[in-house]
Amino acid sequence: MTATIAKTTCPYCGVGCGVNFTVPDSTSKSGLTEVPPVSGDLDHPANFGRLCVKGSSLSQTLQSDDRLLAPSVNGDVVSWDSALETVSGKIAQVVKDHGPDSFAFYLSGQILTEDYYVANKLAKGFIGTANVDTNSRLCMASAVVGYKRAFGSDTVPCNYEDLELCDLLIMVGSNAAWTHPILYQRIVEAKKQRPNMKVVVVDPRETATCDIADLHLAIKPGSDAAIFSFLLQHSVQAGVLDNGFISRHTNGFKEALNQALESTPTLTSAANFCGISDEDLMQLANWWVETPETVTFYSQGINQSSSGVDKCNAIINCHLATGRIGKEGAGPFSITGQPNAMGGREVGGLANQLAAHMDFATPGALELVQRFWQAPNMATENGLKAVDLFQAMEEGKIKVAWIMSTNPMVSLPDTAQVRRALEKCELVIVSDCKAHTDTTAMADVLFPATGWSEKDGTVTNSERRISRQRGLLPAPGEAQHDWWAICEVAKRLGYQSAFSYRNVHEIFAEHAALSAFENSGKRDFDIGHFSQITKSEYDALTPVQWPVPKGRPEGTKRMFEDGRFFTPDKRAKFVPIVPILPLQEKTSDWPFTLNTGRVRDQWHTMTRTGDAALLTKHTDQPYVEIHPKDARQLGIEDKTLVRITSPYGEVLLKAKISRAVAPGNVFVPIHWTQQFSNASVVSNLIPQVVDPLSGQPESKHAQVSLEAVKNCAYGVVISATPLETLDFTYWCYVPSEHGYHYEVVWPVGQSVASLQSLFTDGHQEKGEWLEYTNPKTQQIRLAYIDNQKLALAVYLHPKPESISCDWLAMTLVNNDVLSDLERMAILVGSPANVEDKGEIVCSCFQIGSKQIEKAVAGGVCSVEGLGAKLKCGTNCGSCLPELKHFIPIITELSA
Ligand SMILES: Nc1nc2c(c(=O)[nH]1)N[C@H]1C(S)=C(S)[C@@H](COP(=O)(O)OP(=O)(O)OC[C@H]3O[C@@H](n4cnc5c(=O)[nH]c(N)nc54)[C@H](O)[C@@H]3O)O[C@H]1N2
Ligand SMILES: Nc1nc2c(c(=O)[nH]1)N[C@H]1C(S)=C(S)[C@@H](COP(=O)(O)OP(=O)(O)OC[C@H]3O[C@@H](n4cnc5c(=O)[nH]c(N)nc54)[C@H](O)[C@@H]3O)O[C@H]1N2
Ligand code: SF4
Ligand SMILES: [Mo]
Repeated sequence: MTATIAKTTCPYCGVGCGVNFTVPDSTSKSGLTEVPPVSGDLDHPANFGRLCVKGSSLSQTLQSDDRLLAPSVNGDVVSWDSALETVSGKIAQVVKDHGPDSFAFYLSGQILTEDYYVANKLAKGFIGTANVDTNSRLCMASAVVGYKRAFGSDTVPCNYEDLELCDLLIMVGSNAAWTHPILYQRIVEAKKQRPNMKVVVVDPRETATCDIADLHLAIKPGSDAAIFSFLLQHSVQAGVLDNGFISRHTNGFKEALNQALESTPTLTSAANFCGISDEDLMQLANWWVETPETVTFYSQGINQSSSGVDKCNAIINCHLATGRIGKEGAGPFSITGQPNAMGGREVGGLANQLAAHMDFATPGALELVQRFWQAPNMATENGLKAVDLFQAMEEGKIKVAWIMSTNPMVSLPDTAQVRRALEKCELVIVSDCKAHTDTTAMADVLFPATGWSEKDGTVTNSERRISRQRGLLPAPGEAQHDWWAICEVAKRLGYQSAFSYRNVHEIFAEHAALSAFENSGKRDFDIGHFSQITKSEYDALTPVQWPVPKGRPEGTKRMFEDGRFFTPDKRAKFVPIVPILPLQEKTSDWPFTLNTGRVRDQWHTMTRTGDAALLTKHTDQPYVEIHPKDARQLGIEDKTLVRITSPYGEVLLKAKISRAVAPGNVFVPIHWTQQFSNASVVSNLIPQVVDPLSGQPESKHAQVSLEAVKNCAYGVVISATPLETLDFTYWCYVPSEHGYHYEVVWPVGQSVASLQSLFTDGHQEKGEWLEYTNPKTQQIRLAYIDNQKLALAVYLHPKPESISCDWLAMTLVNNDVLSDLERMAILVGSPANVEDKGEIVCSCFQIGSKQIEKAVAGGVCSVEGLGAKLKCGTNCGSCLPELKHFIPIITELSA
């Protein structure tokens, strides 16, 4: 087989790493049985050849048994033509009967810029509604509004190099070690080269990112604004204002300063608001004062808040006051989460944007865009933001909703409300690559979409860098590109000429032309250089940072170097900020503050990473992280089942007892859906509380109560075939290389007979049961042997116990007749002659905690030494923070 190597871009986080993809020769495309592993693109300026474990596992996510392969209407597979007719017919009818606002798109920062562009154009210019919102509302909306208030435009000033060049890096509400791993590795490397570089982490939780922190401020949830309010007023006292910059390039400094003095008059007032010590806050303030090269790097701990926009501006205020912007190694840097969150912002794919960084309120913009598009039905004002959109749906105002590349049944707050909204909506269209998601389950029409490696277009990463995702593999089944489906609906609505693109590069060229149309430097987003791009140029496009106006093909590394902003008077604006805490208050009924976020090896709702067994090894089940003091008080033991309740719903999760969270706070990951577990969707608990300016939900803070679920028996089920009934108190499906692995919880008191009938119910019993019970310890261990081979193993204990499941799964596919020793080993639950690795720490090389402990006990005393001995940590580096914890701290005694 010959193969060509093509360059494309990772579809996960906003770092936007370049990926080398080995395309199998077309003559050997035999049902995609083997996709060679991907590697990092040495030439890509985001990653210079490195990939994290999610990126390097990409090829293992391409062969899913659950691809959505054909369009369907009301559960019946139909032709594309028929599905498109159904959709366009219904849109035409509701627009005629109820007006254009009865239709809505709910899009995603994971579709490509070209998909986004045509969706936005169809809705805002042709159907005539601005009800185009996206999951970026849950992600970047506050950062966008923060930038726009300060700069007059949604412009990220910095680039990745600034993170390496700065002398002080303040990481606020970011767990980049897990969420932007390659960027984090670049920071780690820079700090190694320049040990004087300081890193401060602001996060209520102790995270893997704290590993490189010189200072960790474990603040009270939601209290960040007070830190920056204090830094602003302290900058005056300490004499580090850049008065020249303030007077030449900004407005509103005095008002912002007065507010800061009123809100945080003293060090102690600010420290108390944040629940940290005066000394710690003063340490940050001293470094801030000493360090002109400061970058403040912020993410969802800032954005997902009922005052997220104010927090962004509190940060930006400090940078404007000290002139730390538009310079190497300095600036307020909001990092994007999704691979194309930035691209969505560029086309204007949010309900309160128009197009190409123009808003409805931008003078002249409406007429300009209308003229450019030759649009017959321009929307004239802002549409509904995500949460309002789903509320309007429940009220019956939105009658047709087209959801593309997002899973709102999992990711929007208050799942029960989202369910009611989708039930009420007359026609729910879901475009997805997967057949079974919590949202496809609610659809009337399913459109099968091409996914990463099949679809063609551009994405923009966190440093404004536009890169190509390339279509390299054939579309499976009848899957089609998202832009194609949108254009086909548009044509059936009568808009043939405006949507008759023959190739995706034509959409990109039009998008580029609109960005430059009557722009001449007025708008930040200008990629006019590409407005005539040909197919071959598009195919050869190399990564470039916007703006890329005509005559500047090399793009733009850093913004605002000349101190000119995009407000009418070209001056940046200070915004007076009053720090506030999360809106939901602690009460005796809801005494715990719930924080939510990501784990290292899973992506969002697991529709892709959940397919790679390797990626479930780091964290195989959802959990609730809880402080030992709270756990003790509530009688909760490690790994036992906990019920969490809020006024909106409940979930069941296993406890992870840890000092990483403060007493009174708990943390739950966002990833597990009903496809993977019966009751672990954390959005069930989150209220639809949003920031009044950005509409971004306060997904990081909800008030909940916790209780231990008593009288449980804990079990593991390993089966050769999927279980037909999942009649457990709790179950979690753990993807495995072989067979089907479930972690389960039952009520205590199960009998052997009842268990056996649970698993063989309705089947002819041909095989034999092996059985071990211990009445004293209440252990039950059963194995069903069919045709001399293991078909099912069930382990049940009164307390959670660890069972070596990888080995059992291997036994399922072992073709040899089982020996007596193996039968015995199955009942014991551990192999006689295979090393127990413990929990996997290094996913790339599958190195477990017990192997690492053994190496350390054998004398290895550094992370590098572990790498040399076991290879762990030597590929993507994502596990380096965890590896460090295995190395004993040796204090050198000087003579
Ligand atoms: N592995 C992995 N990586 C991802 C993703 C993924 O799903 N998996 N998703 C991508 C996406 S779309 C996004 S948006 C990014 C998100 O990237 P991050 O924002 O880094 O990730 P999160 O875990 O959501 O939240 C970050 C931190 O905010 C903290 N936090 C909570 N409340 C507060 C607060 O009040 N103040 C402060 N200062 N911190 C607080 C949490 O404890 C958490 O550690 O990750 C991207 N990268
Ligand atoms: N409580 C809480 N909630 C949160 C967050 C949090 O931190 N806490 N974070 C929020 C954030 S920042 C984000 S970004 C969201 C993410 O939440 P979602 O966007 O809901 O999560 P995904 O799993 O990424 O959903 C993407 C869907 O698109 C499908 N898909 C993938 N590629 C394509 C494609 O090319 N075309 C089409 N049509 N479909 C495709 C996938 O199979 C999947 O079903 O969650 C938000 N919700
Ligand atoms: S850091 Fe990892 S997930 Fe993010 S783009 Fe790079 S390889 Fe992909
Ligand atoms: Mo996100």
